[in-house]
Amino acid sequence: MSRKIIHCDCDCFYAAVEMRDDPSLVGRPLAVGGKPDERGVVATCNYEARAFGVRSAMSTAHALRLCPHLLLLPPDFTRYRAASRQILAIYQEYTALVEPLSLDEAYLDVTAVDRCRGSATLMAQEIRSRIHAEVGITASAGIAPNKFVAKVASDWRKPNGQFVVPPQEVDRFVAELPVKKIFGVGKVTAEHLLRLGVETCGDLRGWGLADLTREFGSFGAKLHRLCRGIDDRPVAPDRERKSLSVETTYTRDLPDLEACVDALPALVEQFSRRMARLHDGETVHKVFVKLRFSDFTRTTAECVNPRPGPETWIKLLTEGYRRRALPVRLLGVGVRFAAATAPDPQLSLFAGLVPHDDGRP
Ligand code: DCP
Ligand code: MG
Repeated sequence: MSRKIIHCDCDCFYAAVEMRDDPSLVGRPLAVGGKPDERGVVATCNYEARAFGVRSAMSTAHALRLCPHLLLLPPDFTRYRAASRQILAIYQEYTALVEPLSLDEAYLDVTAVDRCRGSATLMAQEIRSRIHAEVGITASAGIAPNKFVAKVASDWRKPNGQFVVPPQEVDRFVAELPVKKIFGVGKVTAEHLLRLGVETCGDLRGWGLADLTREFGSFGAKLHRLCRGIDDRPVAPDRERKSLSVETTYTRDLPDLEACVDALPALVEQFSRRMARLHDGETVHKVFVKLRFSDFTRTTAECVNPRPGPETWIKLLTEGYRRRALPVRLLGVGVRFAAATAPDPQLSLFAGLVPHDDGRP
């Protein structure tokens, strides 16, 4: 039987919270991000700023060149987290099967829900109206039989819209999609596919499983299924985040250790931004650096360190590099979190004495 999955994604989330809290900002181009003189980047911007070409992850300096009267605000995660929790509580009134992906994005499996006469389309409509009424921002949604298609569909009618892909239309919908829409297909894989003459998921269907496995290793089997709109991943509620990392595949292999060390700061900076955005109070336990060499072998060097500094990353990189000492096609940096342990019963003795609040709403 086919499932009913909703992917909900708030519109220009950080900027929307800022406009809600200061209505004088509405209608003016606005970005949330770091300062231009501190090599800051845009975390997000409202749709007025997007009209000037401003985008997430762009340097703030560049954004200001595109839009000189752009208003720039520093991020305030306390208010973003509060809005995110409120939205999550709305989702949870519909189903326990809610899987948050970030502060502003979640999958809901509503297959067995009988609200709204069992219509996922109406549920998405109602959820979006409630987010607007109760949280004061707008969200868009995609409704489909699986996660992959629901996520793509939630972008289709942004902002403040929704798009349904019923089971019988999945095949046609996915055939038209550029391969870049497949999760895991980054710039390098997309270029690799383009060299093979593949631009859309439909083009990819001409390739057999054996050929895709030869070209892309174990990822080939995933491509073979996803390009046909097949995605059986379940919606996994309260999936505990075990690690957080970023990685880059380089267009040209980094020839030696020195080149890798040079590439490291940009990666660590990208990691720090991701950490600021997604980290929700878990305790960092280990740090790791991951390498994939030109012969596709991979290795990970890691150590226990709750507060990694630049020297830690370089030490791990050097250690990992020396294991093979070949040109490097991919570098990754990240942390693993300590496993959440049951609260110490001793502490409950003091429960009335310490504030529950840990600074977050
Ligand atoms: N974000 C960030 N850096 C990025 C991308 C996003 O800090 N490179 C933050 C800011 C966003 C939030 O995460 O508000 C949610 O990311 P989305 O990709 O969903 O972007 P928005 O919600 O801002 O816009 P959209 O309307 O396109 O969903
Ligand atoms: Mg969003």
